[in-house]
Amino acid sequence: MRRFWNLLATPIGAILMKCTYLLRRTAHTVQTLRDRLLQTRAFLAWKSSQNKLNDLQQRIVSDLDRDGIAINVSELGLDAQFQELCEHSSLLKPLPKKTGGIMKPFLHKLLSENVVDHDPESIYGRVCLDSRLLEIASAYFRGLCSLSEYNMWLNVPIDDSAQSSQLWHRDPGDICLLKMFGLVTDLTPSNGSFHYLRGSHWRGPHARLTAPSTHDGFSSRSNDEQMRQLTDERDWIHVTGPRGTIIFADTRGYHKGGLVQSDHRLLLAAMYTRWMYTGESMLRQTTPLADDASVDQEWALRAIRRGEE
Ligand SMILES: O=C(O)CCC(=O)C(=O)O
Repeated sequence: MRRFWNLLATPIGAILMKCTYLLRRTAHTVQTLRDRLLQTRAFLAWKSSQNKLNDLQQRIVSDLDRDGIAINVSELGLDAQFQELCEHSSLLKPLPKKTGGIMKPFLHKLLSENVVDHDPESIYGRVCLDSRLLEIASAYFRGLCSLSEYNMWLNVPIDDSAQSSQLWHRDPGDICLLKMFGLVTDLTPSNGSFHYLRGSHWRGPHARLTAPSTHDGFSSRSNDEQMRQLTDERDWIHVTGPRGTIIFADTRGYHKGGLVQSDHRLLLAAMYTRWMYTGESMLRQTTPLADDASVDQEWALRAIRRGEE
């Protein structure tokens, strides 16, 4: 170790340090250029897709642009799909959890505890790839979106205090991420309501706010007390709503939820991302895309894992 420090103090060490610095700068520049290129392609494809948003979709996108969240959106015309979703998902049962890694004992992912095999015929795949939802996500990103993840989430009470995503945090992977939560059970203050700090998304006044936090080995989490030090509680949006409600939230902004005190919470959760999202897709394609898939749908599944990957 001592030899290493001695080497750094020599001219060779100085050159090595300079080279390392230049390499890191170059890698950063290449990454930025790649991101810009990808976003430009997605932007041009979005522009040429000529999808016109209806009034409700426009309202949702402007709520998202302003606050980072759009709630109580149950009029999108997905009622029949939600009815089917409720019927199917009520038959799902919790699967064995994998051991190791970061566990959320309060959350069961009912389609798979890991990667989900995307079935374009299933009600889950059909809802998440519904053009009305893809259009909203793409308009929010100003570029055609990817669908990186979907699953049915069952939240249950546990005999412990708030932990992991039940505490305030920002999701990693890009400067903006759009989650869609489709409520299959009513969402109440006691069965895992969702909380969001208004304006903490990329376009909001609190985009750069970093609250005091504690690292749990996976991510930085803040409790209410820590959040209160830097934010006004009047900006904390507390989301509840009846079954059938769709909530869109940019979860790069501060949020928390899923703390069940009584009963349980069941919802369809999907994550839409920009092309430069750095996280892995949690979906695997096992059957070919339908022949009549739209351009938006093809783009949405661009980053999906193929075959046995
Ligand atoms: O379960 C919730 O309500 C919060 C979810 C969450 O933190 C997340 O999706 O990152």
